[in-house]
Amino acid sequence: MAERIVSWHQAPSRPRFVPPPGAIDAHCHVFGPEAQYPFSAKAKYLPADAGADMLFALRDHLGFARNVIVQASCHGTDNSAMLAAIAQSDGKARGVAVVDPAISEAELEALHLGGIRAVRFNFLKRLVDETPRDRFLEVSRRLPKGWHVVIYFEADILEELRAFIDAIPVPVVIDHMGRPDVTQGPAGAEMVAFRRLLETRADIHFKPTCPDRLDPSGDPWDKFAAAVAPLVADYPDRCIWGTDWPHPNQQAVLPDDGHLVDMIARIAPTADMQRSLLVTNPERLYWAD
Ligand code: 0GY
Repeated sequence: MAERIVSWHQAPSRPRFVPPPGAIDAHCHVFGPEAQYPFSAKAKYLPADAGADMLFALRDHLGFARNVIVQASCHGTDNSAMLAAIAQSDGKARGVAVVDPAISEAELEALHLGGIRAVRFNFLKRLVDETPRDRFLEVSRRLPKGWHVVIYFEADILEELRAFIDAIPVPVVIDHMGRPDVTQGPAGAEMVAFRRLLETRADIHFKPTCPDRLDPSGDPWDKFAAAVAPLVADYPDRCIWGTDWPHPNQQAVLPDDGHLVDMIARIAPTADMQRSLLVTNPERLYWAD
């Protein structure tokens, strides 16, 4: 068996920042356990097991109350590991599924009952084989009531994706702000392009997340804080936050999750902003019913 990647910090610190009551880690994943929930034959990386028990222990350690689990590419369109995690969460987890666009209405309804409230469209070629955009659009027109679409793309295709994003008939959440270059500061070309996208629709949300992936200057990720804080300040009702644990396929940098949580106070410095980012906004998207 190929060696499995351990992509998470073994002993994350306890953060200094204390999340508000009800706080939601709205971008995290589960891997396996593989013996029960094998990885997809198309997986581009093979991680070690990081199941629900580990995720919920981290949630408690970091001071969060709930999770939104996002289907990771290594599990393809088989959402069963995530659904099992949600089922054992005591109502404290909801999910974002990856589906075959040909999925039936009955299967979508079953996902709704299992706690899913969105589908994810992933455009990263290093993670997934390409799905035609019109197939994504077709499924986005058939989603259960109240669902939205989560999109993961990199900044170099933002302009090219504009028409596609315009055509999505439900709210949109963008993973990691579409991975802009944060090293140029808040006025850098890719940060500005992302702001222009936010101006096109009032129901586009974003995750000001993943300093470990976006800021090559490393922990404490000062460039990320400088570029992203003004964005959160200008769009406090349109952002949600997550750890990204277990940091899929991260090999060079294993971020300390406690330090990631401490970034919250730098990008959302007031109690009101923190409540929007961690409670009100993700609740509206994932716990409306
Ligand atoms: C993330 C980021 C990544 C991976 C995945 O589904 C995935 O495998 O999302 C990545 O490699 O950048 O948000 O988890």
